[in-house]
This record gives sequence, structure tokens and C-alpha cells, in this order.
Amino acid sequence: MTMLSFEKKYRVSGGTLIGGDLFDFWIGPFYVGFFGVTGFFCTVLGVALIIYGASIGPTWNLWQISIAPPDLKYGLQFAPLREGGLWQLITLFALGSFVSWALREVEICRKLGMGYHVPAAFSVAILAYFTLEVIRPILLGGWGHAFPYGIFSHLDWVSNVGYQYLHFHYNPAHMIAVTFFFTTVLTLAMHGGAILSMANPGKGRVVRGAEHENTFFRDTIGYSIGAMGIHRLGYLLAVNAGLWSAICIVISGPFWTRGWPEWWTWWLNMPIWR
Ligand code: 07D
Repeated sequence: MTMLSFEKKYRVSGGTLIGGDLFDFWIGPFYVGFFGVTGFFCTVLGVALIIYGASIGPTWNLWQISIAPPDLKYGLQFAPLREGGLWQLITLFALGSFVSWALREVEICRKLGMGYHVPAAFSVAILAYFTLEVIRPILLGGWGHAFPYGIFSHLDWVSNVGYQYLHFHYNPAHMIAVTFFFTTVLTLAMHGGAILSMANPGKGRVVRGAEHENTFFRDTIGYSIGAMGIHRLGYLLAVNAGLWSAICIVISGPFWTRGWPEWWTWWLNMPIWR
């Protein structure tokens, strides 16, 4: 789709965080900026290292390619390239790329005079990744506790780490995270449904407005959160999904080493049952 003609109007200079007007321009529809350059640099290097890692690995099968973190014997040290060093560099460039992307979003928000809601939300996803790959491994004393970069291998990691704690569904923070994920999906589907049903009611029918949306929800559940409210709710639910994911994994190991079902014995041990 071509760029809308009035979009040019919003292409204002300034608002950068670093370097003044250096890189303060667009290439086609994309804003470049200092962090566009750092992001591009980190992404190209990271992807090149993944391809290099795959080329020295035992397989070109896309499902089975895996770049593993260093063995636990290396603790928190640098490892040789072929023994996890590649993973360490890829993680560094991945973080450089994610953070650049977030800061580029911040610069665009500043240009447009908007709030920082989008980069703030994305930062929570970065936090979840940072917790998995940096904070938890540091707390446990070894990069070997991080997950490997591979389609099946990272799923195996999730399964193995889950069973290390016997039954991960009993992790209370995992319960909360999952509930937030599911509720986010439910509310987005309901909101999408509400908007489409009033904006696109069918051929020959009059398009409805916000009051129809509100009335639908008032009639169904006795309450409508409103046009602004639904977006606040969606934001809150989604950001909490990522936040509680980070919490659920950082407490597994550093703060709770037994099976998660055992954590719930506090409930059975309550004096009210005696
Ligand atoms: C981490 C992504 C950030 C993205 C960024 C940007 C790229 C890729 C590529 C670097 C947070 C883009 C990224 C372009 C970069 C390179 C090469 C988002 C992130 C920065 N679980 N579980 C979760 C469910 C079970 C277990 C989270 C459900 C079992 C473990 C979520 C079920 C056992 C861990 C979740 C279920 C188990 C998790 C993940 C159902 C296994 C985690 C979402 C229905 C036997 C992980 C922080 C997330 C976690 C996690 C959901 C079942 C174990 C809440 C619905 C019972 C060990 N599980 N799980 O984190 O918390 O999003 O990570 O059964 O570590 Mg679980």
C-alpha cells in the first residue's frame, strides 16, 4: 500500500535522543534514526552469527538447528566460540537489536508528541527475554541455564525446565501469567468483534457508533468499560502477561528449588484445618 499523502506532514525533524540530526531521515516509509542504524547493525551481525553457527553445526534441518549456551562448567565466563561463545555474542546482539528498536520507537513518539506507551509495552517483552537469558542465569551462576536458539531445542528447554520443578502449572506466577495471556486474547477478540460488528454491519446497513458498542456491553454484562477504557484494560492485561512470565521464571531456581506443587503445602498447613 502506498504511503498516505498526509503522512508527510508528520515527518518532523528533531526529538532524537542522541546525535542531533545525524541519521534523522527516512528511507521510503521507514524512519532511520541513530537507533535504526544500531538496530540494523546488531540484527545483521546477530543473524550472520546464527547462520555461521548453523553452518558449523551438525544439521541444516531448520527444525533442528540449535545454538546452545555454554556448558555449566564455564559458569559466567566467556566461552570459546564453538562452545557457547557464539550464543553469548548472539544474545548480546539480540539485546542490542531489541533495545535499539525500543529506543527508535521512543524517538518516533517524541517526533509525534505522543506518549511512550508502545515502547513501554515492548520493554516488558524485552524484560522477559532479558530475565530468561541474563538475570536468571546470573542468579544461578551459569550461562548454561539460559535457553538455546533453536526451534525444537528451545521447546525441549521449556519442557525440561518445567519438569525440573515437577509440574510447572503449579507455579503461582505462571498461573497468573497464563491467565493474563488468555484474558488478553479473549478481550482483544471481544473488542475486535465489537468494532467490526458496528463498523461493518453488513451490506446495505447503516454503520453504527460507539454508543451501540457501549449499549451492547451494557445489555450483555450490565457494564461498558468505554472506548478509552478497553484500550487501558488491554494494555494492562498484555503488559502483565509479560511481567508475570518474567516473575514466574526468575523465581524458579533462584528463589524456589523444589517442585512447584510442594509450594502449595502452605495452604494445607494453615491452622484453620487443624
Ligand atoms: C520472552 C519474547 C520476547 C520477545 C522479544 C522480541 C525475536 C526472537 C531471536 C534471540 C514473554 C522478539 C524476539 C525476534 C529473537 C533470537 C535468536 C515474551 C518473550 C524481546 N505454559 N513455561 C511461559 C504456558 C507449561 C515453562 C510463558 C501455557 C508446562 C517454562 C507463558 C501453558 C511447562 C517457561 C507460558 C504452559 C511449562 C514457561 C511464555 C499451557 C512445561 C518459561 C511467554 C496451556 C512442561 C516461560 C519468561 C513469555 C516464561 C514460560 C504459558 C505450560 C514450563 C506464560 C499457556 C506445564 C520453563 N509459559 N509451561 O514469556 O515465563 O512471553 O518466560 O499448558 O521460561 Mg509455560
